[in-house]
Amino acid sequence: MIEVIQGDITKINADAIVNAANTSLLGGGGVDGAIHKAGGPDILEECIDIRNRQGGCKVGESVITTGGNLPAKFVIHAVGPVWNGGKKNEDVLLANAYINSMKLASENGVKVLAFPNISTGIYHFPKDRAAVIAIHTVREFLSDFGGIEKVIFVCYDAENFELYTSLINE
Ligand code: AR6
Repeated sequence: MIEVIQGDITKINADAIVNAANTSLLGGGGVDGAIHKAGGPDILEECIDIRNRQGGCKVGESVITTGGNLPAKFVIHAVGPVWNGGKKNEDVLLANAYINSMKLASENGVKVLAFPNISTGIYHFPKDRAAVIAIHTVREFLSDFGGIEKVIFVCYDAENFELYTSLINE
């Protein structure tokens, strides 16, 4: 039910891919920039509509849009926490970003869902700590709720790929 691959999430053939977005929902660098670039303007247009309705997206929460030109039908924009030394509830907020994304995926009939390593780039969450949280949170959700059949962790950098591979095989 859990797969780990190294690659570019914009190329993944899943029902939905998750974006590591920010509270503005207006795009940015990293995987967010790559998703908007590959997916085209329809994604940003829906993000702007959501922003106009609800004023962006809080840390730990997520919203769903079309996948635009991507192979995936949907993009789930999750906002992870900025790493601030670990005393600002970062662990819980990161877990919430995964949980809320999986909830949205389930509600939208997603069977195959791909995650990037949320918060471990520009937001500087320690990669090893984030990997433990991500895997634990996804495993727990998949065992407690039906609906999602497969979660793919798409690691872009070699460090994350090695971390995920060894943690999954433990
Ligand atoms: N496919 C998969 N993973 C990728 C890709 C890709 N194409 N490109 C980068 N990554 P980051 P964050 C990995 O910085 O830390 C944006 O400006 C990357 O190696 O994209 O959550 C947003 O708008 C890293 O492991 O997101 C926010 O402002 C992971 O994706 C802010 O960055 C996350 O790195 C969010 O920061």
